[in-house]
Amino acid sequence: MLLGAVMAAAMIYAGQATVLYTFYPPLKAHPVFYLGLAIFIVGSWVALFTWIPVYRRWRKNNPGKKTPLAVVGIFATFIVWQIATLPVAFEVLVLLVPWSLGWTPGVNVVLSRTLFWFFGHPLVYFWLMPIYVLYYTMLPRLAGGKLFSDFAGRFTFMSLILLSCPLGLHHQFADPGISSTWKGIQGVLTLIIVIPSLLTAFTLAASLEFAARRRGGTGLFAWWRKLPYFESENWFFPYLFCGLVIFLFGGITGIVNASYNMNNVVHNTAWIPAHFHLTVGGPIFLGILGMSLYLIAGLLKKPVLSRSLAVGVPYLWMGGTFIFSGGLFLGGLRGEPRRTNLGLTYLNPASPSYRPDWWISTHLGLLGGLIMGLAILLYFVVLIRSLAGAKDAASEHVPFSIPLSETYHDENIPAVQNFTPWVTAAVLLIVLAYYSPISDILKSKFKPAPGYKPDSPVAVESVR
Ligand code: HAS
Repeated sequence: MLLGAVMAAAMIYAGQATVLYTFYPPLKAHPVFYLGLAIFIVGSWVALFTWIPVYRRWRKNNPGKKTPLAVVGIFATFIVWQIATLPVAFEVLVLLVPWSLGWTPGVNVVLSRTLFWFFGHPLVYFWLMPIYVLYYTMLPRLAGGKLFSDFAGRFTFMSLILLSCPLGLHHQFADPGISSTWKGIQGVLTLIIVIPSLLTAFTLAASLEFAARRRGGTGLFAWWRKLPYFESENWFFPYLFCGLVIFLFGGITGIVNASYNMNNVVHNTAWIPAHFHLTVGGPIFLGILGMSLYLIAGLLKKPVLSRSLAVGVPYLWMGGTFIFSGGLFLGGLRGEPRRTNLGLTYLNPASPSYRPDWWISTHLGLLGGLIMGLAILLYFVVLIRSLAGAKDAASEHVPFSIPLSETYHDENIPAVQNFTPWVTAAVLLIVLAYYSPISDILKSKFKPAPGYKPDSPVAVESVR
């Protein structure tokens, strides 16, 4: 994976791979970039296969025991990754590498995009699922309570295996060459995958309520006041809690994106980066920040210093993301495009394309971005101060541990305790959802596209 990442990054820094993170053809990169991607993907497959024998051994030595929820979550994550990376590996190795080497005259753009998004949507759950592991297994304990339902966690992870892949077409509602029926079907599947996240929302809210009532909370809603929002000893809680609050809005806007007709309004506008700063930039990012600090300090046996600052970081980040995304949502609804150099054109009074009505939205984005930048800076202050601090003598001989939650309802439901039926159903659903769209694309008479560089409208080579 390191070798692949170095190869791909070297080409990006050399200006030979300016193809966006989606590496969409007909934008064309240097072959080393694509080879690096392929090596990176293949390298990532090793992890799962090294864990399987360990898992099997554990099962053999612990007959009849339920697999720990965190292990279920991480296995589910890597099963999704394993399935999702097959089409993108095919795209890279069979379509893009030969094209970039000049062995094929052009590339089928729609096929490439479809294979990319077959991978690209499950990718977002690959980011989300480890954070769900933190939410299900650690957040209730950090709040002072228990996980409301063990079943909800297992069902969420299993249903994400089932549903993560067969919905990539919701990124291609505007693409030609794919029938609107299949776009519609995958749109509905996207709305169905919202269910495990809603289940997560209600389960975590119930877990937080249980914790808050244990801490003396009362009333229908007044118990929210009793959660440990600002306790410096419990600095990790706000990283997970703020992530949840942000994700509420990331999820709602995802539902807007997935609604076929509303997608026409927001597609390729600033609305989309606003959405993903409330998903990948919210729960995922804060979960990674919080857990990294917890792991680094814990494993090195150093106490986290400047804890009040550590508590402030996620709130500052949350404020920043809301302002940033609020601005971009506003701009997106007014047609402000994404992936565009706004400064030279639309925000430049000297330009004929000047759009004064995008001034407020873009500047709100700027303000939010600056606040987010400040939050990161403060995070590094905490991290570096903690790393530079002395070891905690008291914990020197205590093994490092993770604050794992007990469960309130520990249901024993066999249907969510075996991966095989879920993986089998996932494969069947993928075949069902993708067979027709891909065979339609293969039957279509798309002219193979030559390569382009982003700075010129003229193809770098012509189709033979
Ligand atoms: Fe998305 C585009 C639809 C989730 C990331 N998404 C993107 C892109 C990224 C991304 C990076 O259907 C841009 C790709 C590109 O470059 O073109 N997305 C969805 C839907 C969901 C969703 C339906 N997205 C994510 C996650 C991401 C992510 C997760 C990263 C990790 N997204 C789309 C669509 C597009 C898209 C279209 C294409 C748009 C286009 O036209 O290009 C769902 O999975 C969301 C479900 C989530 C919920 C929220 C549950 C709430 C929870 C919090 C509970 C809070 C509590 C605390 C308990 C329903 C769990 C409350 C306390 C208080 C005090 C309030």
